Amino acid sequence: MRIGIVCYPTFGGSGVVATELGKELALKGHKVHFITYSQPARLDFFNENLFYHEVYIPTYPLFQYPPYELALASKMVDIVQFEKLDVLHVHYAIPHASAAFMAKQILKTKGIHIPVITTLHGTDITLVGKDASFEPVVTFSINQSDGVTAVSDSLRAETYNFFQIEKEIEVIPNFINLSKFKRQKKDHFRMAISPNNEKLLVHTSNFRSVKRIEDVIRIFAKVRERIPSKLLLIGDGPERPKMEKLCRELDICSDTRFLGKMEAVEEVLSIADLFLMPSEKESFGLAALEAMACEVPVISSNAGGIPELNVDGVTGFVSPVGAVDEMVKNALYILQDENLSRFKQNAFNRAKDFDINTIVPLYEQYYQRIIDEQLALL
Ligand code: GMT
Repeated sequence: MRIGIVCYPTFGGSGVVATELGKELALKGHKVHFITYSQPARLDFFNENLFYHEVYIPTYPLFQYPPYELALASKMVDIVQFEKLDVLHVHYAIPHASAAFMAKQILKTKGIHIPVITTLHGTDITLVGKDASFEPVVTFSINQSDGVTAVSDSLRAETYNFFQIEKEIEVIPNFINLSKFKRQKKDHFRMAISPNNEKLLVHTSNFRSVKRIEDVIRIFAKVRERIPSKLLLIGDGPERPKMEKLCRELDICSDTRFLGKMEAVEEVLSIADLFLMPSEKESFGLAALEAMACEVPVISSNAGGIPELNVDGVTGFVSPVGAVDEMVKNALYILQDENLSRFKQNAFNRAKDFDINTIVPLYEQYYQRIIDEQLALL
């Protein structure tokens, strides 16, 4: 198959899923063309089946807001036509689904019929997409996609609840490459970070308010009062300065490290004992899946699709959003030596349900189904 993938190239979850999917499809022999405004962060190798097309956005003094969507649609037209793509798969509805709709209409005038599949990832539905500034376009472009997938049952349900959707939405969950995300022996690293065998708590995110990092820090501060422990925070974003200030106020800086954006997250996860994800909204929770693959149990909120991943009382615990005291109690329970290894093993076993080798074939089958349906309509 010749597949076009449109995504955000950043470290965000949708870009990571899109890039890992494209890489795996290329390894399986498909020709994969990434169309993005810069090279995807996780696109760390190239082979004969992988191509990257940068969207160039011309500037002009008149443009206070350069029209990215138009440049993207034009690039899609060019690549679909020249590379004879079989399907266009766009990740995150805004603005990729509407740009794909426009490209599809232009291609139709040239006698080319390109099936478009939109994958909904989370905040494109639960936060940004609901905003009245975008809602009509999001609804329209989802309905105009030939195929639509969502990353959890919860996101599928929320899409139907909030938007007037006439399309069938297929659920294909996030996945994990277990040969990359696995617990590595990192004794020296662990010794350097926790010389007195303190327990290690980890959080990874883009530091946006929806992640409730304040809860992460307050949970840690209370756990630390009871068990010698350290907190490692991976990622960066708008909330970071406030969170650094909070650590100073709580006087926990000596046991807290802000590591910033990292490529080899699995190395830090390999020395972790507990992962914290108290998010306000979370359609799936890819960062928690990465932790679980590295044998790290999860203390999370019950937002969105997280309970579909983190099995309460088995792989960790799930609590209502904002229930900091309950999360502290559950964290202390998991961190007891007699419980920790059981939770670690359960987390790893659950991660195996989302093995890349199981989930990527679901995308391949879905592509074929949508291509066949569209061919039958011609
Ligand atoms: O909003 C974010 O945190 C980033 C966002 C994205 O689309 O880049 O992540 C979403 O997509 C991931 C991959 O499908 C999911 O695992 C995350 O749960 C989801 N984030 C939210 O729903 C907040």
